Formats: sequence, C-alpha cells, structure tokens
Amino acid sequence: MFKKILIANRGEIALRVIRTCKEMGIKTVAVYSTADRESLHVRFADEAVCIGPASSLESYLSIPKIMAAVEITNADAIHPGYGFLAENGDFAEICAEYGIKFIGPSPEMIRKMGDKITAKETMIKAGVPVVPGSGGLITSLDHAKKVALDIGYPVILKATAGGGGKGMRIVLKEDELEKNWGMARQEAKSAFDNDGIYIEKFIIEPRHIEFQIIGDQHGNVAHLSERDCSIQRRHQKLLEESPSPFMTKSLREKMGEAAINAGKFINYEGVGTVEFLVDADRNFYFMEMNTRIQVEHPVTEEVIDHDLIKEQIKVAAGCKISGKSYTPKLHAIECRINAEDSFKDFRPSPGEITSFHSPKGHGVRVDTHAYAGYRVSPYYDSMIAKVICRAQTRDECIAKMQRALDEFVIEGIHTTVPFHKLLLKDEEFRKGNYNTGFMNTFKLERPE
Ligand code: MV4
Repeated sequence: MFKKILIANRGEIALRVIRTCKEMGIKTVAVYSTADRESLHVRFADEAVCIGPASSLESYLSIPKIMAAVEITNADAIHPGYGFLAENGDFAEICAEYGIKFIGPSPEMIRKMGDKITAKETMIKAGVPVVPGSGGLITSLDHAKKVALDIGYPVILKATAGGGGKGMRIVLKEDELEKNWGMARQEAKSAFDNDGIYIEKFIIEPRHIEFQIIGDQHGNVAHLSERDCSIQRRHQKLLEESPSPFMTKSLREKMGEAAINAGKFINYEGVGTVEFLVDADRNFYFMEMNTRIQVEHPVTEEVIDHDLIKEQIKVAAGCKISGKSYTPKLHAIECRINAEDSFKDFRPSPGEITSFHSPKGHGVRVDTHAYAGYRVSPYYDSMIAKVICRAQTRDECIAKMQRALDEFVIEGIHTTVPFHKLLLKDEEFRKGNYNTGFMNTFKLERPE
C-alpha cells in the first residue's frame, strides 16, 4: 500500500480524499494556492505545500509545481481528484516517469477516452451501442451533408476533443448545416486547439444516465449501479440520484452489461463512469467515458455502502476486486450547493460566508470545505457543498432532503439552496418524470 499520497486538488474533494487516506493509515500531502491558505484541506493534511498564486494555471494546473511538491515531500502516489489534472494524459505520463503512481488509469487510456471519436470507435468494437452517426471525422461540408442526409435530421455536431457539452451544435435542417459546421469548427479550434468534428443523430430530450464502474489490474470489472444526472443546466449538473427513476430491472441488466463490456474491452483500471443517453423508448447509447472519480460519486457510495475513494486507492495499489456488481437497495439524492444566485441566471456569488450551519441527522451527509468565515474565491469552481441524503424509498429521500435543506444556514453569499427547495416541490420532478430538457422549462422565481 502507498505510504504517502499527494492530493493534487482543493476544496471538498481534497478533504474527501484526505479523510479516506487517514482511515487507511496513509499519510497525506496537501498542495494549495495562496488563495487557499486558510482551507481545511491544508489544515487536515499531514503536510502542506504552497504551489503558487490563486490563478489555477500557476498552481493546481501547474505540473512542474506539483511534481516539485511530490519530490520534496517524498509522496509515492498522487490523487488527482476531479477537474484540474484528473484527465490529463501528459500529467499521468509524467507521474509514471517519476516513478509516482497516478491514482487512475494509464495515460493511453485517458487519451483514448479523451478523444471522443476514438472513444466511440472503441465502444463499437466492444459491442456497446452508440448513437448512429459519422463514425469518424467529418472532412468537409459536403461530407457533413451526406452523413446528415443519411442519418436524418435533426443532427448534432460535436468536437472530438470536446465533452461535457462544449463545442456542440444542433442542426434541425440542411439549410442550417453550413453555418453550424463553420461555427462548430471555430469553437472547437479556439476551445481545444483541435477542429475535429463528428456528427450524430440528435436524440431529443434524452435522459443522462451513467454507470459507475471499477476495474482492477487483473482484468476484473464490475459496475456499481447507475446515477441519473438529467437535472442539469448549461451542462452543469445540479442534482443527481440513484437509482434512476426511469430505470427498470431489465434496462439495468442491459446497461450494466454494456458498461462492464466497455470496461473489460479496454482493460480499465480504476474507478470510471460510462455515460449513456437514454431515449423515451429506453434505447440507450454510449456518450462518453470519464476516467476520474466524479463529483457525484457519493450518491453511489450511499446506495451500495462502499467508500469509492478507498476502492480507488486499493485498485491503484494492485488489490483485486470481488468482481461482483451491485443493485441499489436504498435511494440517494445529491444536491450541489453552489455560490450562485439561482434567481439571477445562476450568476456567481463569491465572498465571505458570515454564518454557516450544516444539516445533520440520520441519512444526511454533507461534503464541504466551507465554514463560517470562509471566503469563497472567485478564482475557482463555485461549488461549496454537496448535500447527500439516503433513505429506503425515493419519496422518503426527497422528504429528507427537504428537511436537510431547511436546516442549511449559509449567510453572506447567495447559494443554490433556494433553487433546490423549489425543484424538490416540482410535481414532475417528484414523479421522476424528467429528462435533460427539464431545466429549459423550469420556472425560477424567488419565493416571497
Ligand atoms: C447528445 C444529445 C442528444 N443527441 N448527443 C451533452 C453533453 C455532452 N456530453 C453530450 N451531450 C448531449 N449529446 C446526441 N446525439 C444531448 C446531449 C445533452 C444535451 C444537449 C443539449 C442541451 C442539453 C443537454 C443536456 C444533456 C445532454
């Protein structure tokens, strides 16, 4: 087992990883920017190294600074968390060159899944259903026209270097293809320095359902059930739950098998997520694979009662998994609490938290790095807490979450707590009747 893990991250996920390391008897090293001097991950780690100014590019995204921190502290592994360098193949490769274990898959695997066309081609070979489409790069407008005509409108143009919704254009009919083709290429070029575009049939109002998988270094892969992440706005997830209210026993068997086949085919090592689009007829299609631990991992932890960070560290150290897959026995919901004003177009609301009281009680978990007196920095992601509730049924879980959010006191900044309270009251949400289009029509008015 590792003796000392450096956590190349900040905020709640850095704290989350430190907690598990402590329980496993592993020493921890925190890295921090000058804006995060007072952060809890700095206080709770065994050692902490300042790696630069507030700007992420010069701190949490700086590979040389992080490798210097590894060297001076003698850490033998790096946990990348999510975001920042978590899906950077070069970083994973440099770790390997230094003889430091990157807790995650190989650089080749990260790159393979990072390029969306390659990921899709790989999944076709693995026998995983994918959305009908070009099956490769579109080389010209004429080529785009031919493919779109073939699969039928509406179609969606996606950047092969994209993911998470960046650089996507929906095209309803042929007249709109030329304009969108140009815009998609330009956007992709400036955002990713790669103008590679592919085409897919546009699935109308799909659900976003993802499967958590885990693979060890011995070829075993298991799935740890699904999460429904359809409640999102501008590709930012707001609430996730497991099981999906849309799931059936037979769909879980089919999607779970596809997720495992995906992992086995690529010899996946670590925890990962296979994202699917699911249409109204319950046809499902591979969308992307995330090669990191995700923000919403606690939803799965609560329904299967396992510490995913512990499992992740164990497989990175070479331990075998049982290979058994899981069906959720409980229901869990996560509400992401962001420092944003939901009633002003979710605009960021950084500043000092003057008062902070977090909900507690049976089945309530709050993962957060915030406290009274904490300053939410404008430099980083606006997520300041995750409230995760767990209960026997979905209805009880919703009631528990409503109770928990009523207890949550955060003063000094705006947060998404009031938004979640409205969402949990919505009739269609309560019926589980929602898809990725939900937020387009959701009425957001500040209550009296
Ligand atoms: C799609 C799609 C419909 N059809 N692909 C969104 C994030 C990125 N991972 C891919 N995404 C989508 N891909 C096909 N072929 C719908 C989405 C999608 C979405 C699209 C527009 C607006 C909001 C969305 C929310 C979730 C998923």
